[in-house]
Amino acid sequence: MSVVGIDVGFQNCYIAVARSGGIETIANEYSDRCTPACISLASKNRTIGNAAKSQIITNFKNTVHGFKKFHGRAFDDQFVQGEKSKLPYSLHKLDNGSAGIKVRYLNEDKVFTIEQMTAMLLTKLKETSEHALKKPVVDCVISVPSFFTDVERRSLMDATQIAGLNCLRLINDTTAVALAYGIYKQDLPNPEEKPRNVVFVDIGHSSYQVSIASFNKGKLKVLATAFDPYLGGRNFDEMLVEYFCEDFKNRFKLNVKDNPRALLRLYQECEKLKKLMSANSSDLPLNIECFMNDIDVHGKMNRAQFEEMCAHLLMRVEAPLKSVMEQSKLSRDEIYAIEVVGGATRIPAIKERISKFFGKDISTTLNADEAVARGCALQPSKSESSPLQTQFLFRLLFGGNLRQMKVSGRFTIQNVMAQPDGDSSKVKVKVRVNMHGIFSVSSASLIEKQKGEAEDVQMDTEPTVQNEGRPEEQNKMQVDQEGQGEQPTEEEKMNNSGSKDGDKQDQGASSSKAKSKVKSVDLPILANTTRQLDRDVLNHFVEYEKKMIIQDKLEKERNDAKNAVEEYVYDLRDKLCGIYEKYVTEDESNRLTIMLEDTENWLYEEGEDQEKEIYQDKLSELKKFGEPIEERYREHEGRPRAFDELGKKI
Ligand code: ATP
Ligand code: K
Ligand code: MG
Repeated sequence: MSVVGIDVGFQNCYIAVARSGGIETIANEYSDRCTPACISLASKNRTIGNAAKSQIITNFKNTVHGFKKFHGRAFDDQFVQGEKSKLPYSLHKLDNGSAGIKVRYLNEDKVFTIEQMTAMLLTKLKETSEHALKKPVVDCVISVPSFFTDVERRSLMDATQIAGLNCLRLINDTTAVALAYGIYKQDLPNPEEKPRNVVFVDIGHSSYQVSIASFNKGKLKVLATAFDPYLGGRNFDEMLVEYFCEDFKNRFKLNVKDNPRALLRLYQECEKLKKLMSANSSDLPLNIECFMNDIDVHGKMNRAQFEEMCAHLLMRVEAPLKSVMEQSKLSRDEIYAIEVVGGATRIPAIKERISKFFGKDISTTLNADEAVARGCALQPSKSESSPLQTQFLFRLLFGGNLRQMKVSGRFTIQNVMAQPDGDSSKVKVKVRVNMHGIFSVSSASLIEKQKGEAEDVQMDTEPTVQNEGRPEEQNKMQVDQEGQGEQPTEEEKMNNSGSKDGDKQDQGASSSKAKSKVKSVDLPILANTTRQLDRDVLNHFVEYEKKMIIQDKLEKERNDAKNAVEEYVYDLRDKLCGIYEKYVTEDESNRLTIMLEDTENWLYEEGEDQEKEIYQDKLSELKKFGEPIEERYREHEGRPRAFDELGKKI
């Protein structure tokens, strides 16, 4: 079975697959390789992707986009609250405290979790893949922003399950890009040579990520990762929107922000303008007809002006670059290339900043939109391996940088007690990060001092969490890690062995250094379940997603049946005064024309919204009259040619 690589972007999603010795990006039913991260809910079905994007303005309250960063976040989270006021749809606080999305679906008010929303998107991407590959798709590798915390990663994993996918691995965006880069490079240094260091920059719609990776033949090591999770193309759109809101207020006396539809239109036009400015430095127009209160608006902007108003955003380009350089301890001349991907890196001023920082031209070897998905598709599957995959099987290892990983889960270590002498106790906690970058506490033990011993327990350098148990807190202690920092170092090994046993790396340290003077007692751990879906809920969502898929399918069939009637009416009407004219009597033609007209009217009135079977019956009824004419036509048209053929033979 094929493994598809999926880039679930904040704005744009891509799917890629390794096949026939190469990597292919899969196009959807619109022959578009990009599927917008957009879902529109309606009274009879949902539409996802391109079709949903075209509903953003017409069905704005129920068309959901820009929700990727709500994964694993509480409704009360500052970021969620900040976004809430800007969204055209409603957010809703769920019982478990997380943010849900409230829409009208099947004529009912309905709240979906973020996991369900992403699952809908994944369902669409799964269907697109299955259509292209002509077989079921279950296994996938999905990219996540490197700054996603373990709770956010778990939430995304839940979404894949709801969509009926089996996520083999979550992989950081920039790691995927590095893989996509390394796989085709034939000239990488040999293993014993000095590695080639490459900087990867990905600036998308919502975020900015950088990493430095070093390459040798068959080996890739991520040396450093940094990010600005809140800088992306959309910040630049926002600046333009702000500017034109002000401009239109002054010149047209319009309060755009009071009108969600107008505001959404302005966003779309500003994004277009932003893209145009990447290619043109002259004055460019922004025109919107019937914008608000029947007023046509127009404005203009040029690149220099745009760069000036975005100066504070452009200033933020440098910090993550500086950070990765510091972490890696490399000098600028040790950097072989700077590869940029992500739509927002097309902004000339951004490219300039990056290039200036490194004192060197930037490279665009990779497909800026597809590199992430293509990197994901390189994850080899167990059951099938293309020549490309067997050449570069790899494993992911997490290095020792865990200390600084951002972990926002809550793990409760129970039964922590003070020492018999009233002194504080030491607790040793083993943590583990799996191949998805998901964090968990695998064991905890209480270090009991043996009688008369005052010696301190030596702690290892690994992420051991030390806590004091006070008598009043007996039996319950919380280890609440909340730290912002870099991600664990990832090491990709591309080698010829199929071994995957490096997947799970225990980061824990046993207390081997503690001498026999202490005794260690295992403690029960209560794992974090906040904002993580429990089994029953998850199963319910899996079933509900299946139901919605069936509902969409039925609705599509119903619509197709209706369209078939409409098409037949137009087609037959055309032919009646065209190619069929010679084969119908005037009387017959008149009768049929009236019938077609009646059907057309019916389609707009009573027949607007009927069951599939009704449309099918209607079509058969029309065909009863149409088909005999068609037959007569075929017979006559076919005959001369048949005679000709015969004539040739004779
Ligand atoms: P994220 O990585 O944050 O999840 P994403 O992967 O969906 O988001 P991309 O598809 O990489 O984002 O980039 C989309 C952004 O790039 C949008 O803001 C879009 O307007 C911007 N963009 C695309 N083309 C251009 C261009 N020619 N000039 C300027 N900006 C562009
Ligand atoms: K993308
Ligand atoms: Mg992206």
